[in-house]
Parts: sequence; structure tokens; C-alpha cells
Amino acid sequence: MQKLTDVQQTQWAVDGYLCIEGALNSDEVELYSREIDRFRTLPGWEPISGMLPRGHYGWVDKCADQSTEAFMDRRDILSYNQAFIDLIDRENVFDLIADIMGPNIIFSMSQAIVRASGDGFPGYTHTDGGEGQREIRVTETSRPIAVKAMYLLSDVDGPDCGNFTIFPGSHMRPIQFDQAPPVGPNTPGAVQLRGKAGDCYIFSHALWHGPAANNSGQARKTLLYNYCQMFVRCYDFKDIPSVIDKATPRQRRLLGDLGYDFRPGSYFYVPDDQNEIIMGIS
Ligand SMILES: O=C(O)CCC(=O)C(=O)O
Repeated sequence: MQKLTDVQQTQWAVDGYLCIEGALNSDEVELYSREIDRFRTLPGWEPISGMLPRGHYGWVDKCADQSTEAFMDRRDILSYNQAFIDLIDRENVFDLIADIMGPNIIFSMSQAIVRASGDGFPGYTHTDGGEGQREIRVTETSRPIAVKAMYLLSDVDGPDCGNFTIFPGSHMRPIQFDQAPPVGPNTPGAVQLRGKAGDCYIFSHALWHGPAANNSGQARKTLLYNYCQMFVRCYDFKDIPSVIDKATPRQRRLLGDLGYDFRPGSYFYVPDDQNEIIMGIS
């Protein structure tokens, strides 16, 4: 499997994120983008404004706004197309995630976000994993608890284009989540990343990050795939999802199929063949 180069290793340790340029080719970008537009018309998990506790998703018949340029935040997208299952362990990205996190990992969530242009959304900044994980940081040499891969499906050419915005090195500092005004994409130290459709950002759960405002005139589309240390478990489903029927042995393991029925201790200590399944090393 591919490993981080020395330069990537240093960037990961110092900045807390990496950019893989051209992780998806243009045909793949088109396919995923088309699929996002298609499942906007289908049932799925979406935030239901004001009706659910913060960060929770409810089941809807379709996206509230059917314009392909409008906001969408759809969770648990694997079942919409085989291509979403295949992306779980796409080699040029997953190899690097496995190198960073080690073999004892699980796939915890998938998401498609469309950030509309000109809707007045100012962006925001956070760390991943909710209240508990935001108290946990890593050091230069520690494996992270969780890592996300964010695939751009549209170009982000300038500032305030819905850019993925990060604070380099912030994965090693506590986020001031309760300060007023809150840390945001215009706080000193924020960097609005630019990129091309097909690029992928890999970042640590502890990195301060989030979207910037989008005033570009076009929607910004992304896919987000999250990986955790296995003891943390999945966020998108409580049981092993039925898509494992369409998954390879490695994808099945990443979706929580340990190869035996659950018993206390499962996911805590990993199965004997974990290295072999995830890294191909026996
Ligand atoms: O840029 C976005 O739309 C949000 C991405 C993000 O902050 C996250 O996935 O945690």
C-alpha cells in the first residue's frame, strides 16, 4: 500500500491536514456529482431545521429544495450507488489514511454537502466528533482518533467560494468553541483552501475547520468520508448496514463486519486478521 511521503508526513504532523490533488478523475467527478443531484429527489437523512437536537438528522422524502444549486446535507449515502461503496477504500486516499491511523479502523460516516452560492450562510468553524472529541487533541506523533476525507466535486477558485477553511496546526490546540464572537472562517489564522474538482483533503478530527461563505455564483459540492479507530464505532448506523452484501472483504470489515457475531470485547480488541484485511499484511 502507498505510504505518506516525507513531505506529507511533516505536513500532517505540523498542519493536521493534507491535500491529494486529482484524487478523482473527471469522469468520477461527473458521476458523483450526477448522483448527488439524483438522490436529492430521493428519501434520505437530512438535518431538519429546528426540529431535532443539534447535529442530528431526520428521514425525509426528498431534499427540501430540488434545485441542484441549492443547499443539501445528506448523510449515509452508501446505498445510492455502488460507486459510493467503492470510495470507502479508494487506494490513493485510503492508503494514506491507513498509514496515518494504523490498521485498527472502521468507517464511521458518509455525507454529501452542497453549499449554495449567495444564500447568506457565513460559514462556521468546528472540530469533528461532537462535544466529547473536541476535548481530545493529538500530538505530532499520535495517531488520530478520527480522520475525514473531503472530496471536492466542484472547483473552488477564489476566496468565499464555500472553501474548506482550516487553521493549520490547530489540531494541537483546544478550540475556543464558546467564545463570542465564535471562531470562524474570518478569524485571524484561518486559511481558505482553494482546489479543483477531484482534489481530496484529508484532515484530523481535531483540526479547526469548516466551510467559508459561498459568494462564487455556483454551488460547491463535496463528499465526506469519515474513519475512526475501531473502538469508537460508526455514527451513521447502529447495525452493520445491508450494503455489506455489495462490499469487498476489506470494505465489509470497515463497515463493522468482524467476521463473527458481536460479543462483549468486539471492536475493543480487533479480529486476528485485522492487519491482513486492512493492510494486506499477514
Ligand atoms: O465544508 C463543509 O461543507 C463542511 C465540511 C466540514 O466541516 C465537516 O465535514 O466537518
